[in-house]
Amino acid sequence: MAELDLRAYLALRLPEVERALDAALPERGAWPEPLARAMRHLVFPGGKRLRAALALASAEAVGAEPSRAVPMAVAIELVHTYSLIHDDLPCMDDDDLRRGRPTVHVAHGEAEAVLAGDALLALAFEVLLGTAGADAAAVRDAAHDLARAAGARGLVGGQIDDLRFDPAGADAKSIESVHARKTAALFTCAAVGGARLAGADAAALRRLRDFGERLGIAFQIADDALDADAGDACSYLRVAGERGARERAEALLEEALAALDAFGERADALRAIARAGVRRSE
Ligand code: GRG
Repeated sequence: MAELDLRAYLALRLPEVERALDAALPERGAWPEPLARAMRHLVFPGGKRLRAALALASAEAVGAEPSRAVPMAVAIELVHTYSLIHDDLPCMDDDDLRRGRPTVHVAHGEAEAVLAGDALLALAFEVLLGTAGADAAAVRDAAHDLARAAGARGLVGGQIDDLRFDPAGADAKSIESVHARKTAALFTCAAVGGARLAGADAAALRRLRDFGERLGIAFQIADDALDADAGDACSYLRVAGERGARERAEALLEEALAALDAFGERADALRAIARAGVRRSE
């Protein structure tokens, strides 16, 4: 069977997310100008929008219009962007460049970057909780999932364990535990949340959770392999080398894809996104 043309799929689906992101963000003059500019800096142009695409494709996998997942797609990109802004700060990774452009604190100042991140995180929940036309319990559950994924049990907890990671005690399990929280929690939230807004049943949500958890870890291990020279303490390369990391990422990708079997062809976009995310070359 021919594989879905991912480039065409994203070109068709993502413009709706870009428009919704633009509408959610402050216009010139509407909010304090320095904050509005700092908030927009990293959202436009964005990155691969992988998490947004997962949310839309999950709605499709459960037989719904991808548009129903747009609030989830927007919310997840806003949380992802906040995390990148804060990760780049001098007190964390201290990076000057992100996506080939000056980071937010370099372009707009450190206080503005902290506050822009805070405001993007809050805006994510404003957008998600404002979802129109979806079941109220589904919206609440999606917001609850996002809060957990973004907080101490997810992104923030994974980030501090990464920052304080002791390479002397590193093994595959401890590294995957950090990856599961720092990276896979948001992937899972995107996949499950998109389907929640689309009215998916419990069995479908379970399959998407399995898919997201494995895909997110595979994505981060593939990222470790791409960043082979970085020498990060919490990199899978420390315990398995580059080849071992690529093999582990492939094995997890296969497990993620197996979790989609019951969806049949409707999950082809999810499959294509997963393969492209794990097998990317940059
Ligand atoms: C500061 C709360 C807080 C969290 C930081 C996101 C993060 C945690 C750190 C960024 C550095 C990093 C290696 C994160 C792991 C997740 C990851 C690979 C992010 C980059 O995701 P892509 O490739 O980025 O999807 P684009 O630019 O395409 O959006």
